[in-house]
Amino acid sequence: MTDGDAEPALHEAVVETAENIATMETRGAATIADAAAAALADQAAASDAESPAAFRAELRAAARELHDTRPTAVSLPNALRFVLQGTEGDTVADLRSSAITAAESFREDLDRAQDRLGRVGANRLQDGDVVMTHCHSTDALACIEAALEQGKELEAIVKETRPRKQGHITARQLREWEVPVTLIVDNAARRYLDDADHVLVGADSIAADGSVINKIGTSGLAVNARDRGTPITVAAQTLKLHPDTLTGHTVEIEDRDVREVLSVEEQREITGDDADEELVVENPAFDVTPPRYVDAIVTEHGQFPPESIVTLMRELYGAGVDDPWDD
Ligand code: RUB
Repeated sequence: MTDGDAEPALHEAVVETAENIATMETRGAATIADAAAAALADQAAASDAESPAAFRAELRAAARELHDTRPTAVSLPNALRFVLQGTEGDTVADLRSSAITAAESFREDLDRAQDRLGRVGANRLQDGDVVMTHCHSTDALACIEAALEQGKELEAIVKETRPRKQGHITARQLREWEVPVTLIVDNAARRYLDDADHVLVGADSIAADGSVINKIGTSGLAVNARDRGTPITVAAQTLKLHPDTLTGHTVEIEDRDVREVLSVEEQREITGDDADEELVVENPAFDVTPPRYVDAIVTEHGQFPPESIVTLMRELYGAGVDDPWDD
């Protein structure tokens, strides 16, 4: 790591964490944020920068590497911003210790927020409720865990969640908690909504107008739930609020590798070739649920109707934010 013009060297923890996020080894908005903050702390701890400017450049480069992995979950830039803004001091030693402290306090806040949010979300669930889930969300599961701790008995209908089948992770967790689980394919959701008392999902980002950006399929589920009269709750700590949407920006939806949808072998079965450009396969990872289909957004600060989330967003982020990892 040098003070010169060369791009600062990245700690292996940063490179590995970025790779894990990009390949979804590490996934889910809160988990991604936690891993990114930990990687920045590793970078800070291992830095041998010889000047404060070199140290800051190094941390910014690490943040850029982590930032450029997945575009939709705002928890990632929010985590990076928190650590970079908490990195203060006039010496390398001060910068290093403040960066590590900021990362640690970010990670502790994240755990605390999830616990608090879980207790709020649990209050929306009644003893004997059947809860339908989509994808795998640690914020949503925190609500179920807290309800179980309150002594409520719950059952779950778990949507498989194509193409990556994160529903299996949810099912595994729920079975560990001894919650009876019915696993269904995504296409069966509308039919099984008749048996559900609640739909409970997480969020990757929440826009200023209360729109919820979450795993592809959430919006269709929400529309169907509204049609069936099943309440839909979004569990999302405030880390999921997308400050850029305060100033009119939209949330980028990640397009992932189409091979997650159709393998080369499967494609050959359709086209006899693995390079037929006239067969278009698309794989958007997230979608946008308009606020009118959501009953409540549950955060560590309490529950909000989606349309009023902008007030909380302004309180927490002011008029907007900048990106401190940019040079
Ligand atoms: C995960 C997903 C989750 C949110 C919230 O998508 O959409 O619902 O990230 O998760 P992917 P959490 O699997 O593509 O990362 O509540 O754990 O932050």
